[in-house]
Amino acid sequence: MGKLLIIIPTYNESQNILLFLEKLYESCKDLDFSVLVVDDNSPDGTAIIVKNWMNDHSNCHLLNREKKEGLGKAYIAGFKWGLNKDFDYFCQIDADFSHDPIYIPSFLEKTNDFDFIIGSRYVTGGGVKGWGLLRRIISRGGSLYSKIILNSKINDFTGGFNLWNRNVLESINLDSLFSSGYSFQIEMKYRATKKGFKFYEFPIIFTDRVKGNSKMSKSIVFEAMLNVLKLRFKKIF
Ligand SMILES: Nc1nc2c(ncn2[C@@H]2O[C@H](COP(=O)(O)OP(=O)(O)OP(=O)(O)O)[C@@H](O)[C@H]2O)c(=O)[nH]1
Ligand SMILES: [Mg+2]
Repeated sequence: MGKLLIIIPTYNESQNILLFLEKLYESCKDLDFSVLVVDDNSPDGTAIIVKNWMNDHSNCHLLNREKKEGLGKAYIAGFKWGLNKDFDYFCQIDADFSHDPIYIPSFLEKTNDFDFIIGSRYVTGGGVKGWGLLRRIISRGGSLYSKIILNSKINDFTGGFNLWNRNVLESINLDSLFSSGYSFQIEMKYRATKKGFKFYEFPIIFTDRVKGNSKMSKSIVFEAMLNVLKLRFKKIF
């Protein structure tokens, strides 16, 4: 098994990050892994908590960004940080306990046969806990909309719990990605399949966040809907 970098984007996650790091480290204790927290200068002091953790955990790193620029930009910075080092696998995961890190070792095993692994709510065995009807419709609808417009086999386009082989990230021109917000997840998956990389959708149970605030908004949903059309009809746009 190669070296794994687990990237956690954070914005105002001071109520979650410490407990989440504890859970993550416990879940991955048998793996050769490092962690990179990409924080957009959270006003609630998330980065201070991470720095404290780093005092006792030399495999944890912090990428401190000046201002909030959206999830996509944070991930691109994190991927580049890891590509400059000798990591073989890159795992994306949220800090708010929606993604259970217990799945990470199983994702990693799948890399023997696949180029990237999608933590998927929308395959048999997967699902969502704690969301109301509207949030379910937005998420399920967003994935279905992307699947149809992009003529793809991917069932969970919008999810943010994924694992990439290094060569996939190397072959996607990260600077050319145009999604700064959540549609970044859709764009990455679409571009990777367009390049011919093989994916596996690993069923996950997603749990709604308990603490802290969601950064989801109407404008993020609209940006995502528009960006799917842009991806599909690139030539016209
Ligand atoms: N660095 C950085 N992290 C972000 C930004 N926006 C969101 N995040 C982090 O990305 C992860 C996902 O964001 P959430 O707010 O949980 O979004 P979500 O999961 O779609 O929404 P909820 O289900 O309502 O929580 C969390 O760890 C956030 O702290 C951003 O602009 N910059
Ligand atoms: Mg969340």
